[in-house]
Amino acid sequence: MKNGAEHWYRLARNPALALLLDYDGTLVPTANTPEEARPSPEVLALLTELANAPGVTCAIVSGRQREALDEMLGSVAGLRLVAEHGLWRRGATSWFSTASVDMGALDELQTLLIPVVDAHPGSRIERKTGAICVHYRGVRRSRKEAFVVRVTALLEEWLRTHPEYELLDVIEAVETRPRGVNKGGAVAWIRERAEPDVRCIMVGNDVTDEDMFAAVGTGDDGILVGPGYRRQTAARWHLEDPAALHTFLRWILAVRIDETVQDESGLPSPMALASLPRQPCIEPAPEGRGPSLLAISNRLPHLRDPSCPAPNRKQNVGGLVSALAPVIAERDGLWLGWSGNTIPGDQASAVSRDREASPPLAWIDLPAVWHEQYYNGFCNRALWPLFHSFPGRIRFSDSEWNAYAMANEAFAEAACSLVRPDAAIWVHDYHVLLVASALRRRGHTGPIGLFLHIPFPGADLFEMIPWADGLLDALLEFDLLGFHTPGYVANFRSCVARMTPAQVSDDGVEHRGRTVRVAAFPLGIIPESFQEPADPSTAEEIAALFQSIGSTQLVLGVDRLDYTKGIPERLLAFERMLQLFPSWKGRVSFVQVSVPSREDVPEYAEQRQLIETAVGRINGEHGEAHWVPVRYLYRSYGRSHLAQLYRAARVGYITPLRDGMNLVAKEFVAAQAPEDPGVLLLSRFAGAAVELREALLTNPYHTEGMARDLDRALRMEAPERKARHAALLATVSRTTALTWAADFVAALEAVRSAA
Ligand code: GDG
Repeated sequence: MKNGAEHWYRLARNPALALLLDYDGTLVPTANTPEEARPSPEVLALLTELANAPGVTCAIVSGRQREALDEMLGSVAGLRLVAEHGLWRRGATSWFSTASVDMGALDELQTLLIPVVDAHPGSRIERKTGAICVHYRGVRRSRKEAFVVRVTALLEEWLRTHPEYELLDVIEAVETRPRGVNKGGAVAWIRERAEPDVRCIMVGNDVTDEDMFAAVGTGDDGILVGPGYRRQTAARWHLEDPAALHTFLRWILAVRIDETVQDESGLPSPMALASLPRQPCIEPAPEGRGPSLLAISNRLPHLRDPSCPAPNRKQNVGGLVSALAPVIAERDGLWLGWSGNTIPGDQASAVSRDREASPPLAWIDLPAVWHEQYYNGFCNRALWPLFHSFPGRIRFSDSEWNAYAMANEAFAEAACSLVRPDAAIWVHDYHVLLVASALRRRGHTGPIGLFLHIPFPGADLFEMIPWADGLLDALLEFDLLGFHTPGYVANFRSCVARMTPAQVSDDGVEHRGRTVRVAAFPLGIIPESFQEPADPSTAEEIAALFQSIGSTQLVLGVDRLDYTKGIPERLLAFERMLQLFPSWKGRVSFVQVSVPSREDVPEYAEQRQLIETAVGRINGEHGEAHWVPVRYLYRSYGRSHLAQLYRAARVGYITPLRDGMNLVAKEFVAAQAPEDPGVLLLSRFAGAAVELREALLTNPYHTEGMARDLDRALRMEAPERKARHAALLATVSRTTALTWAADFVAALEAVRSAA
């Protein structure tokens, strides 16, 4: 016998055998609506035979409700049923529950969810007795990501006060269910009722079935049905689809009943997962059309779920994602990046793919050692400080440069397996500057563009890179190089002029008989997303913050915690303002939101320490019983929270020492009430300062100057505030994230036409 058939033959003939079968996507194919996913008469007949075969216990273990299981499967005598992932079990005759549920709490949650679901056609709430499942299969692709983020944020907020529940990310749905109630309990239940030497076979297709797979005992085994096996799974075996499962189950019956069936005899046994290729969902080299646009970035637009090796579907929403998702979708494209997971060894994983995600995703895992050397190392300790003009913070190392090159090769390798050689490829940011040359070496002929999200430094700085020539040469393998501002374009051109024999022309660089187009594409935001009415689910928390601020004027800073953002300098200037203009004492509150970032890079931990010390000092020296000068929030907020904070602020205090663009500045402008807007106090070293000329521009290196500018911003009268804001809003509304993406893709496609 081969391919595990012997294993299955022995298991199938064990005197006591329990079959625990998930329903949707496992026993029957998933349908558009649950009502359409019904068992065929053949399936009912098969289940009847199994449930009544000697020594066999057969159970359906489902997330569905009791009524649905009763209605579809209740007629199968002897079949055990488990509903709502284990909250309900039906033994020989009647149902009983395994946990008590606070219906009032679920009612309250449902009330919170209704307005969000109502605003998103195609989504729906499935109220179970002990859980609430929000389905979003039908939501329009372009809105799906934002919807998932919003719902997840709302649920997570609710869970903070309801720890007895947990969140579950299921296929095209997210479910809140009682903590600890899961399909694993069903395995114990079935085992207790069977003979002591029972062997269990668990079969399922989605993450909720992992609890069953994890409950395997010695001699038991789990089978995953369908394409979900690209995620980490405790199942060891795989079957293609429900039809293959039916065949397998019939084979088990035959083996148990008919003594003459002694091997696989033409009947398929499951494939060992370990024997399957690592990139199961991929067509190796697209023969037909294939995706016509591939985006590549280090990070994918999805947050990492540490329990799952694949990026999950909770989206990291920002203007960039919202802008790219539609252009990718329109072109039937794909987004490739690092999964966020590391693996042992010194090779990147094969590429995996999730076509259902929006936008569709592909990813690779990187070796842990590369992550340290490539990402924390060359990217964040060499390129990041250098491109942001912090030469004192740079650290170069040969091994980190090598790891950077290898990671870039791995992305190129993955890209080649995903798209045809003539597809357009849009590469993002400083992590993947070598990808175009790696792609060209592999024979890619389609247009390749790079958009750099951070500044491009002047030649004096760029020349400090020991591998500057090679890096520049690799950059010239792109067809289109996009930067946020004309200043960065000029810096790039001056580096090329100084360090290479290439000819710099009006709109690009002539190099090795090709023209590399170099231009500014200032990234914007989606202004409307900061102008929506406040989300009621966020109002309470924000209200508490506003209450603590009282009637003082709000000065607001929002940044990732990064030394480029100039947070300590901002605090110093705020303190200086209190000293120079003491009448502001008790009348102004500075709220600084710092989103945790790169916490495993030591410089970032130091920066945090520095900020916390400064906040403590200012509050200690200047605070009074009823007034806390600085509120420092080391956390992230949802978009709706941010919009409310922006709107309430009298001054947007956004003073990076250097920043590629700075989208927070644009978001602040978009969120203001035009009839009584706040003032944008913006560093002249943010890329955004090029467009946002009507902001109050300041120099964050000059403490007293910035203190005076802050005082001026706080004193600014309504007519001036309104005039400045109107001009700023016009700018922010004209060049958005959507126009940016469309312009860049059009320029990339123009490269192809020109060729
Ligand atoms: C890089 C470049 C360039 C902030 N706090 C929270 C939160 N945010 C969102 C903001 C904004 C984004 O993060 C930050 O974007 P920035 O542009 O300000 O800065 P970087 O993260 O450094 O971005 C920068 C950008 O790339 C784009 O090219 O502008 O120069 O450094 O959208 O709203 N989002 C959530 N919670 C928060 O607490 N969800």
